[in-house]
Amino acid sequence: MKLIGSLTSPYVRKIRILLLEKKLDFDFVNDSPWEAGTHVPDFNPLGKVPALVTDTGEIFFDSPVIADYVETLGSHTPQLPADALEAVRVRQFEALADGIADAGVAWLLESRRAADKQDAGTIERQRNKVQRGLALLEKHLGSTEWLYAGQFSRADIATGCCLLWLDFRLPGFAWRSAYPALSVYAERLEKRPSFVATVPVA
Ligand SMILES: N[C@@H](CCC(=O)N[C@@H](CS)C(=O)NCC(=O)O)C(=O)O
Repeated sequence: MKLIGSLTSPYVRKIRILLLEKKLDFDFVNDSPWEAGTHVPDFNPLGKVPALVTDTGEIFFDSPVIADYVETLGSHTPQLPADALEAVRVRQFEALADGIADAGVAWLLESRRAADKQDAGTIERQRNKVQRGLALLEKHLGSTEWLYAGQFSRADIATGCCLLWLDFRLPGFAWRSAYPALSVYAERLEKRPSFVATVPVA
């Protein structure tokens, strides 16, 4: 199978880590949808990464859908509980982490506009989403090791990718001091071989 994505996207990183954790082979095609000449729209009409092409040529996009597809592949270490309701709970964490990243991306894009074109209200609105999301994750994590049921899962992969993307793209946003449990958790996650192997490259 072939994963199309950039080396900086938190959503692409989530899928790369998922595949590495499951020890599944894949080819990585480095293609940024922001670059002229990108082929991403040939795989995803929405022009977003990640997109995944299966061995039979089927295409999946939107990282939660790709992650669900990956979960169907054989008996590799599951990253989603078998029980349907428990799986929904893990996906809820994934939606929260992905949503924080969405708000972070909107914040970043607004802050990259020329100073006289930036809208302070937009930046504040997106930052509030990030902060509320992180506060909820911090509350859920508490003093536990992993977000759901004491076991490493897709919830942790998505959250780790989101937190470490904030470090990478919004370094001035000092989230670590405001959310100490998440900070310790992120330090633990970034030592995992799958995270080490996928550190964002600008
Ligand atoms: N919900 C999507 C979000 C994907 C997404 O926004 N990817 C960004 C890269 S970080 C992208 O491709 N942006 C290009 C664009 O918005 O045109 C997912 O989880 O796959």
